[in-house]
Amino acid sequence: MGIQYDDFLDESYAPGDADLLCTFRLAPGEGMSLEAAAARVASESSNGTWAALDVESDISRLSAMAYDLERETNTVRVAYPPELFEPGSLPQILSCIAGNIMGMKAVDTIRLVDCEWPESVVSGFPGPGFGPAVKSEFLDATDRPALATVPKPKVGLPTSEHVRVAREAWLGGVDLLKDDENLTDQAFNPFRERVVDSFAARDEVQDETGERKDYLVNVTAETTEMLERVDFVHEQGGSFVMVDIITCGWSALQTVRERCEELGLAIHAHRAMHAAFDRLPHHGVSMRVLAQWARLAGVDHLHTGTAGFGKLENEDTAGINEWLRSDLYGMKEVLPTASGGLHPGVVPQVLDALGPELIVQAGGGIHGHPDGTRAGAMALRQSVEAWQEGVSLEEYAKSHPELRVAVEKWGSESPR
Ligand code: RUB
Ligand code: CA
Repeated sequence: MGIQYDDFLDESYAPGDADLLCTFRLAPGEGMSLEAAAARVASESSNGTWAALDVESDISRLSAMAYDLERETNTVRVAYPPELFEPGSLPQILSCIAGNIMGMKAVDTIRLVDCEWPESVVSGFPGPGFGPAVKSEFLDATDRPALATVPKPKVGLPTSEHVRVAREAWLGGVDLLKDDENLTDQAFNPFRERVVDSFAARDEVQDETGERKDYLVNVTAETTEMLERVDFVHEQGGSFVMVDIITCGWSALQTVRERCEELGLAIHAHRAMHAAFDRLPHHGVSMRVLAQWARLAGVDHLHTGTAGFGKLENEDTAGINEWLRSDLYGMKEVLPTASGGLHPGVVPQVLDALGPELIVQAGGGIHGHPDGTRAGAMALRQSVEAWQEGVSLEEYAKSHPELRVAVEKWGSESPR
């Protein structure tokens, strides 16, 4: 049979229930119509090439089809038959739907905006092992957001100082200590020493407070080393590992997910470098789609931004969080993490925008408190309590001095 570009565009095509549907926004290359560009997207991301081909067998059932063109917005929908995909392989799927097409001359820019996942593809993936259930299974945060903190400065603290800050934060009311994305195993704060000493302090604080505490340990590394670190966290009594999912890569994440299944650990996904894919609005892969891949791969928590109330640019945090909690053929939900420039004065605005089913993470907004880390952690917890009780921060601060000091220092402004 002959295959050429025209075969990949059919505006009357009705996609099947089992098709993976991808929405792209694109700017056609010079001299290229939207139709011609759309056909090339479907072709290059499935089984076509630039030259017309003669193939003996009929492989048309493996072709993607561009079927829905919105000319005002240059939006194109493409349907992919599920047989095109290897079950359970994110790298293989990504090499189709976000592969060569990102760099082809037929488009000046192209953005993968959204995907609709059929059961046939979803069922190949494990999804989260726990999701929001971590708040009751591993922590005592059932009816409120879980609170996390990164010791700051993000790298440079010696282990003893890191652990001292951790202890203070836990004592002040934070549930989760968290490593920062670029703290792994450096000479100033070696991985194993940090993990051993932090969990020793954790055990003491749990006894003292009667509240369960845990640690999102950054195991990010080359894959085999990462698995050893996962095992070590488990041996030391941790329930969570943190992975920089974008810099590690999707196949490494899938490998870690398997090990975490065996060990009963939850995965906290940090998204450092996501903005290389999603920051330019006309090109790359949206954060919404990155979040979908993360859920399929099986992260339990994912950073999705602060709905604009923090220090970083955010794409549609509320919409992404809603997707992470939406029904996906029974796959567990992901617990979103709001982080990046948060402090007690902005927390009520974040919770108004996103609701309480969250991890709220503050680094500078705790350790920068004028009275130190413990007071900073208390102020963060008080800010959440005020929101839960429907009381303004100003009102609540009258009887909560740590909150008062924080609000006097930072007001309710988003930092930059
Ligand atoms: C938090 C921090 C995190 C960012 C990542 O520190 O630096 O790495 O939240 O961003 P602080 P995102 O609380 O002092 O700002 O969560 O948007 O991926
Ligand atoms: Ca950070």
